[in-house]
Amino acid sequence: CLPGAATSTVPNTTPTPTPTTPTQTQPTPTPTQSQPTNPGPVSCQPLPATLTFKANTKLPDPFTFYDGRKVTSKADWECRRQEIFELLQRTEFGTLPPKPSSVTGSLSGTSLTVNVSHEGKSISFSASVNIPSGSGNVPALIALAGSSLPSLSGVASINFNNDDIAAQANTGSRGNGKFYTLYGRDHSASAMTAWAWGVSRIIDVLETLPNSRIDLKKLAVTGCSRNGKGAMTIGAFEPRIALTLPQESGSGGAACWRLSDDIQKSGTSTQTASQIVTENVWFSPLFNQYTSRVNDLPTDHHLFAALIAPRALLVIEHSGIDWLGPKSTWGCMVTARKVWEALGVADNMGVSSYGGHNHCQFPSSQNGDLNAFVNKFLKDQDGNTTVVKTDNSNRFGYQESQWVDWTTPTLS
Ligand code: MCU
Repeated sequence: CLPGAATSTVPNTTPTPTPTTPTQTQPTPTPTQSQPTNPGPVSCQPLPATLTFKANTKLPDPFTFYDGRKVTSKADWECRRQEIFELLQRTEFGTLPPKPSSVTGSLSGTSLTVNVSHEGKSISFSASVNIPSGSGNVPALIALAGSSLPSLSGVASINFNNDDIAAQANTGSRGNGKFYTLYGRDHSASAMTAWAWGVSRIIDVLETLPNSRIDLKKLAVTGCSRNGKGAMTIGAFEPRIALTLPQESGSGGAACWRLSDDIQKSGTSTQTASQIVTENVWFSPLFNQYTSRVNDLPTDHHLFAALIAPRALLVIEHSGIDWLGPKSTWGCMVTARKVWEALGVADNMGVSSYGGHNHCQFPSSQNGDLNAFVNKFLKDQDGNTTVVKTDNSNRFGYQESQWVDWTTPTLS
């Protein structure tokens, strides 16, 4: 498609009304839920109930609102962030429910129990917590199905069994898992959205346990591969996460749909939107209508990652596994970084893409980048987090002019 060549009209298929009816449940979290660290302006222009998308072969401009207004200030970015969050829920991820009426729990030994009730239904799940011995508060790394990073000294670990909340065996997993016990099998939330909801409930419970020794201002999240896609979703959807460390998330995570389609078209087999929805339930059924026409999407994954800004993100990718789309993850993430740049905090976001190792076997070549981010954002120590690095000598041949037709402002 040529830019502007086609339009499509999209009803708001989320089961909740538009933000013009404040007495009813909102499709997206309220501003205080989505940005407790940056309250921003009190009101943002809501998206219309029915959206019209214009095809765009480039990566959509982070700094232009849906209605054409420009983002010129940090306060504008907070509104644009909320808008992108809603666009992503309506097209790819399904609705992230707000905090339910009852969330309780306890920590007994290494077992954290979370009990949640919603409209007469209840679930319980647990996470295993390991806190380094000693006294005083410590940062914590939440890991989806265990961490594939080197162990981080002085950092507690919280192991989240994400498959228990939303299963991800194959496309038959749709609606399976405790999230769907609570909200119904037909809920629009994808597995990844459900995992983000689950981690938010773990943090809700930790907030009720001031003596746990976990510093809630110093939470990180990680996961590799499919769970790296999940880690990125959690960082994007839950602002109480200070540092997001997705590892080799590839397509559906750090890759952009448009770039991955382009790689596939040029003859290299890679994971695309059309393929990913035939493999698993990481995305909402709402996404199916777009996978063969990703140029119609008003977003791409540079904007998904940018939901994390200005918080810290280190994208750990593999430069040599075609299926992950290394050129796509590179181009997509260096484009995402422009949002941090606009906010004056470019060094809060890093991209590190190295090969020469098996999938999810963290190589020592990325140790320095990881330690810099962990030291700076979890331990308040010095760290050189200017990280835009790869071992690919021509940076994958990525040409920015092919993908970016907008400029990066300095937001006041
Ligand atoms: C990179 O993550 C996925 C990938 O998207 C899938 O196509 C493949 O089947 O599995 C990868 C993975 O999770 O490997 C552990």
